[in-house]
Amino acid sequence: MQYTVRAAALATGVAGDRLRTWERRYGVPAPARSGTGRRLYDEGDIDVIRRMSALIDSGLSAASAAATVLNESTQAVPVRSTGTQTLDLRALALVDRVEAFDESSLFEILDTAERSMGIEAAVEEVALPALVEAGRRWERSDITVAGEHLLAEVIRAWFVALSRTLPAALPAAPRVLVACPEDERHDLGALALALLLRRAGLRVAYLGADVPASALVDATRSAAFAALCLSVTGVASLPVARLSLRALLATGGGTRLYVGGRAITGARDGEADALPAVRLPASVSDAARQVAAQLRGGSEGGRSF
Ligand code: B12
Repeated sequence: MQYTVRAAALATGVAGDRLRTWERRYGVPAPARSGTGRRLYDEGDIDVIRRMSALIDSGLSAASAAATVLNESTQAVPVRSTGTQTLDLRALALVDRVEAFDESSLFEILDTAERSMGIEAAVEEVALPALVEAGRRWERSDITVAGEHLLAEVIRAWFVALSRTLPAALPAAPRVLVACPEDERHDLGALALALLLRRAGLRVAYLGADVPASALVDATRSAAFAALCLSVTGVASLPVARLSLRALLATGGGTRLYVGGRAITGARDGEADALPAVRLPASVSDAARQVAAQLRGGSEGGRSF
């Protein structure tokens, strides 16, 4: 059964204005929308509203009640459809809450997700999809540039903070360089991969966005990197990525070359051809597993130079 705001208010005893405020501030509940944009609550949303209401009655602040409900919803109602895609509720909550400009509540959602789902799932199902959803909303002018930037910076800070909680890699672990080619400023997918490679026990050096080919060559010459993962998001970065990989190949070292990111996995036929590197899958955790297994096993995974 589906409920309009009015019907949901009648069913739960929580006023419609309050439901909209909770949704705007905390992303709880996060009802589906009709084709004309009207909120449509389902039975799961009604349960969530009743639970929020009970927690507030028991003395919790609305923010704590929302965090509790989001945490509990890990098992109960993990995904919500947003038209073309299903999104984890916590990913939606991140984007819904971003324009309250309250960093601590955003970190709280991410931390709660990590505690309940583990690092890989929190990265892959919550943090990265939230960025994609923010981009979608930005295109529809449903989110401000400030909101989108805040989300990107919170997620960056969270990835970095999580990296620091991991045990140090063993000195003998294979070393991996992660970078984006020159002029590629989208680096959060690369940073996520760096985090998961560290978690897989590899020794990672993260160079971030916009790294010239000559700098990649210098870095691989000066240290014994077993692999380089180049991350390419914008299709416009593909020619530069190709030149960088060829420059690395021409130096004849022993570093395996991998390439991944939206421009690689979403490329139309032919667009990402002639890249002298192994293509990584779209999933950052699958990609991290693949690189770690190939470096540990010594199998012919990445192209060597
Ligand atoms: C945030 C953002 C920015 C920020 C980047 C902040 C940062 N430090 O990363 C800023 C404001 C700098 C920016 C700038 C631009 N952006 Co921008 N941006 C985005 C946005 C909203 C989110 C990007 C993001 O981090 N997504 C999360 C990632 C990780 O998701 P994903 O890319 O889908 O990747 C998936 C997988 O491929 C995998 N993955 C990602 N990276 C990697 C890497 C490896 C190695 C592996 C294995 C896997 C992997 O993880 C994801 C989940 O599966 C996207 C919208 C979107 N839909 O993503 C546009 C988007 C990427 N941007 C776009 C564009 C066009 C630009 C600009 C050219 C805009 C402009 N006119 O100035 C500039 C380019 C600047 C440059 N020279 O690079 C386009 C790219 C289109 C295209 N096909 O090339 C997008 C798709 C928006 C759009 N729909 O048009 N952008």
